[in-house]
Amino acid sequence: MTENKTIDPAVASLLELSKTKGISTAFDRAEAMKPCPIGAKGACCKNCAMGPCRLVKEGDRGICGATKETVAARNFARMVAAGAAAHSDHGRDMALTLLAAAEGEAPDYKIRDVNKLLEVAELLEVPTKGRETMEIARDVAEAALDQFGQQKGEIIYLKRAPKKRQEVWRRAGVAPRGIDREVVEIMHRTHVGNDQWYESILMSALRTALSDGWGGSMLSTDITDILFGSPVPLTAKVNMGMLSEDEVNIVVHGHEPVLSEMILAAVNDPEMIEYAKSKGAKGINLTGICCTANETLMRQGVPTIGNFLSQELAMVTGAIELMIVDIQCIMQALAPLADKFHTKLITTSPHAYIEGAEHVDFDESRALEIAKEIVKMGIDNFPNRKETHIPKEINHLVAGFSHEYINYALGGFYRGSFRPLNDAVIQGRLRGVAGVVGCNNARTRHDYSHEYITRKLIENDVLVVMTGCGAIAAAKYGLLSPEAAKYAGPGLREICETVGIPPVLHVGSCVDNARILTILSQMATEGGLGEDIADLPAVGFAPEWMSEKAISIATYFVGSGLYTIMGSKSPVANSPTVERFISEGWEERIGGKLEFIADPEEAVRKALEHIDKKRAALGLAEYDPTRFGQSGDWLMRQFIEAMEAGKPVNVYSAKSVLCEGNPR
Ligand code: BF8
Repeated sequence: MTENKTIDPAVASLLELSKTKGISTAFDRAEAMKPCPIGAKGACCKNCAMGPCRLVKEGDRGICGATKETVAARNFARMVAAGAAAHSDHGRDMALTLLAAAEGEAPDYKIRDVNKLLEVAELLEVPTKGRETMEIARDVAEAALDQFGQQKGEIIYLKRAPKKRQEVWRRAGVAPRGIDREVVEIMHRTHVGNDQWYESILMSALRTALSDGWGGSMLSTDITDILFGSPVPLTAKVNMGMLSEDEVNIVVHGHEPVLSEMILAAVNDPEMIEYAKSKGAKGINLTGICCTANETLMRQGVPTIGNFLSQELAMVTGAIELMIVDIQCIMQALAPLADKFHTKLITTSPHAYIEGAEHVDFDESRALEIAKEIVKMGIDNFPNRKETHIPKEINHLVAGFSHEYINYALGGFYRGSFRPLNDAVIQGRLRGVAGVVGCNNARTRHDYSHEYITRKLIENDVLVVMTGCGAIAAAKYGLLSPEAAKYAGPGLREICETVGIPPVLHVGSCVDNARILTILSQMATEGGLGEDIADLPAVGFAPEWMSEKAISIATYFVGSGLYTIMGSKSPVANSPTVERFISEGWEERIGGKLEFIADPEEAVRKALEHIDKKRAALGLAEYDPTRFGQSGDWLMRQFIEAMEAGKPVNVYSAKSVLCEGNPR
């Protein structure tokens, strides 16, 4: 019955194997442990020691008098705060690494994208003229760090948003002042006896989420690009088949490229490779899981072996010598599981220790040296490898679509702009755009909703951008390859063929959802599609979400003006009033709305309705799937085939085919 749990054949086969070995994974634990029905819908308040209070009946109040609305809103706001804190602390670490590199304290890190540094310097109002790169880098890092501790005013990146959006934020009182300040304020606001009006709690949650999207996450993405290079498209491979039978398998898992980039450098060191050979291996094979995999995939094409729910199963292959983790989305179950195999589990971050794992403190001043020490531990472990079960599944993809590259792809260096994208939407060749992001959730069928929603959207001529575990899911089913254009609607297919892009663009890790904000912002300011992100025929999805980070992302998507649909269950279902407020109430005040829709079919239907509504509001032509698709490569293929077959090629007969429609 593993097919009910996942659509990934590699994961299914490893689940079968786990069963025969008596190993329990998150899939089994989710089956054995039913979710607490009170906590699941936001009905439980444990913010003080008089509780926990369960507000289950109509009119129930907590010991302090808190209503269902207040409790549901508080719980939701705290999820936003935790998610924003996680992303933003990651962003802070990136800024600290940039500072250390600029001050010569982290000599293994370089500035790989000077143009991006200059662009970010301008945004952060750091002078650049006549200054050394490292001087600018130091000031950029300090200006970025100031954004975390800023107490008054507005975080500086808000100016990247369309003017109209900035005005909406100011009018609604949700323009974030400082990144840390907003997170702290939610924790204060939701303390017992403090803010007791669900509306003000939830507006405050919006402000905190915006400090993540347009603050911590956006800074993180920009600084990562500065240090490790802005992504450009590259080909890569995905799924468990990328584990090697005869090389040392080292897996990076977590989120911060500061670690994984050094591990990548270490595994490519000729001395390390020789050392691996001396232990009987043919070499060293580096692969990744979760978002750190996305980081190295986007920039260097390092293979990804799976997303969040694959982490335990990767170990079950018995082929991993060393799994090295840093922060976020790392299951505690990995430590006891590693004990059952020869795998070494290494933690590296001062933010994330796991009992039972070996901890190696990752000190940036000796980054490469430490990375080599860790890799050596993996190599030394190779002779301990026993029986392996590596599934054969491998899929191809193209990753690496930064917003800078999308700009370039659409117009070249000479006239790079979002104009062609906007024109495609205006003409109806593209019905709209969507961001499909987020996790896996052991309570829903692994990868199913990601695959279904993404496929349906492109079928309907909606260009999709993806990040995080969602992007890994789509890659596993071939949706991130240019060949996937054949699944796209006629208009989108034409664009893919003309520009040479897949219909689904991988724009990075979860933190890189900020890239989606920048893309939408550029579309809204390019002209022809209104003046605000809320005017665009665009939607956001997190179909299999599970983390607090996903809640923060969805909330900043909404705060930026997007209709956002989350799958799975609503964490505020205990209060229909709160459910209505985050949908209709937020839409009225801020232009975006949040809904929880578990059924992917319904989610797609509502998203397309929304896109069509936005098109109509912009006065654009009604979407017509039969209008386009008569140009593109099929015509050229027809000519080539005809010539190869020695048939006469008649341009007029081709034209008559054109008039009758695309014969594909
Ligand atoms: O940050 S998508 S399961 S790995 S939280 Fe985690 Fe969710 Fe995956 Fe990346 Ni994002």
